[in-house]
Amino acid sequence: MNRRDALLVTGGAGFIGSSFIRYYLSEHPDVRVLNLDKLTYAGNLSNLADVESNPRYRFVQGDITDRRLVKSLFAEVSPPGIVNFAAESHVDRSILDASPFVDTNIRGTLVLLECARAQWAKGGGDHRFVQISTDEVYGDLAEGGLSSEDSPLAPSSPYSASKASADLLCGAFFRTYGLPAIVTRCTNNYGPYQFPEKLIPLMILKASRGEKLPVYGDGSNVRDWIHVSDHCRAIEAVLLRGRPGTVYNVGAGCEKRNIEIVRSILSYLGQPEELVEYVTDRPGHDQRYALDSSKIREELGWAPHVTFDDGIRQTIEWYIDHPNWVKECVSGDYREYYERNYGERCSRGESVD
Ligand code: NAD
Ligand code: TDX
Repeated sequence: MNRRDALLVTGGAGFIGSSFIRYYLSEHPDVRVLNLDKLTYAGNLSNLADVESNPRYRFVQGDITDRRLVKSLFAEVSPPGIVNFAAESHVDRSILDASPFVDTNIRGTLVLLECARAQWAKGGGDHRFVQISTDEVYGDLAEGGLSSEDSPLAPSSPYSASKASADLLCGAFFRTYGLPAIVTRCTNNYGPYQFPEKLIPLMILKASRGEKLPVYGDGSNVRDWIHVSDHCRAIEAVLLRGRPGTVYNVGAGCEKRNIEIVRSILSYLGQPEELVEYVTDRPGHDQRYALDSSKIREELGWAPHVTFDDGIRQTIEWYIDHPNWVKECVSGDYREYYERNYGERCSRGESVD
């Protein structure tokens, strides 16, 4: 893809999308970025405050399921590249209500694919549709193994089922219509601007206030962690040099048990381990994810740069230094969701230790 072109980014006001837009604008001084985001509870324009006055950046508030809007943006901008971050992204919310996950993650991706196909059929060169997916589509793994791009899809939650469906649509559009779609499947991201419903920011905020830290089950579940900046560099590599019709796993090979993460946050903040509260497990909770990401390393020369020790320290410091950003998030819809999720979890939760 020609880097001097326009890029349509969807879901760019969320955690990873905003990090990607900041990075991409700074690395590619000729690219224009159009960010289409619905601004759900997880979208926040202050994530992009430092680029809002950049003349190469434009924001449109809207829904990727709104076919008329997406079609008109394609006609107006004719972007040769799309990176689709827009999604409902939280597993626990998908367990409470799967419908928005099906609407945005499946139907929204379909609308983007169809509009890209219609626009790109008019000609105009080298196109790329990058679908940002997740390691969760492979389901959980026994100790020792790694999921490769060829591993079977076995999603466990409504969230991961909706992401796997979108991946399959991308593959079908490539095979059937030749649409140059590429899917990336990344491990758990952490870093600044992550909405504080996810493990790391939630635990940082609770630990910093001396509140109980709700660890699901016995805390032995394993996630493979990557700093968001490394994920953004991987997406850039795939957008510019990836092979259409293929999948790239993205991981830093950094497996940790949840309880290890929680303990490292408590230790950094000088808080006692007694703040850990083991609560009722997530239904269908995947035990372990871990990726083989040799394909992107060998084919595209990508490698992670941030070590977990550096990344987690910087992330803890960022949350402590940004109380106003946190205050904006932790209100309204979040409070309602939080009370519903943890109210149920903690009232059912017998201690498991
Ligand atoms: P996020 O929840 O922080 O952000 C999602 C963004 O999408 C928000 O800005 C929201 O307003 C927007 N959005 C939601 N529905 C929309 C719609 N219908 N139309 C337009 N915009 C909409 O999510 P995130 O953590 O930044 O994840 C981004 C993508 O990366 C998702 O597709 C997710 O599945 C994937 N992913 C996330 C992780 C992770 O660890 N966070 C790991 C691998 C893959
Ligand atoms: O309060 C909590 N207590 C707890 O023990 C929360 C919020 C989570 N957990 C556990 C559940 C998981 O094993 O921590 C682990 C991580 O949980 P989340 O932060 O909710 O992430 P996860 O379910 O692994 O999914 C994340 O990574 C893959 C993102 O939310 C997805 O969008 C991404 O695809």
